Amino acid sequence: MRPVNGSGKGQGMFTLYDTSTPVTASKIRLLLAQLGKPYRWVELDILSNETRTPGFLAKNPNGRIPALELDDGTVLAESNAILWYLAEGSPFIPDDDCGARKFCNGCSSSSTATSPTSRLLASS
Ligand SMILES: N[C@@H](CCC(=O)N[C@@H](CS)C(=O)NCC(=O)O)C(=O)O
Repeated sequence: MRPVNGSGKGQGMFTLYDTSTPVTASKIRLLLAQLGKPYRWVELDILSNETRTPGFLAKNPNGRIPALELDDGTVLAESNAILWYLAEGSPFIPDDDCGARKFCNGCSSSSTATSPTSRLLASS
């Protein structure tokens, strides 16, 4: 994988709240790696309701993962919103209408490794 350093949104350290089962957040982890963005990984066990603790609900009121915490404490929820935030300003969202729509389309399709966005990220 060839990181695209210095592009995409956000500076500093991110914290990704996620589960060990690589489902919804797999594209986020792939994009963070491609962008060369450092991040902490906090594993939450959804079967033990670790996403429903007062501490996590204070960060993300919808009580779901993935969630991405920026180093100013802002917490972004919803995998598509997180992907868009990270990719904005990087080559992963080409600077034309079709590029943006393709990225959007890939975000919304299956979260598995075979989705268009995952293939796009993996092939660069
Ligand atoms: N639309 C959300 C779905 C998030 C979602 O359903 N996350 C699940 C794990 S994959 C979850 O946190 N479940 C725990 C719960 O609802 O308490 C996204 O794409 O981020």
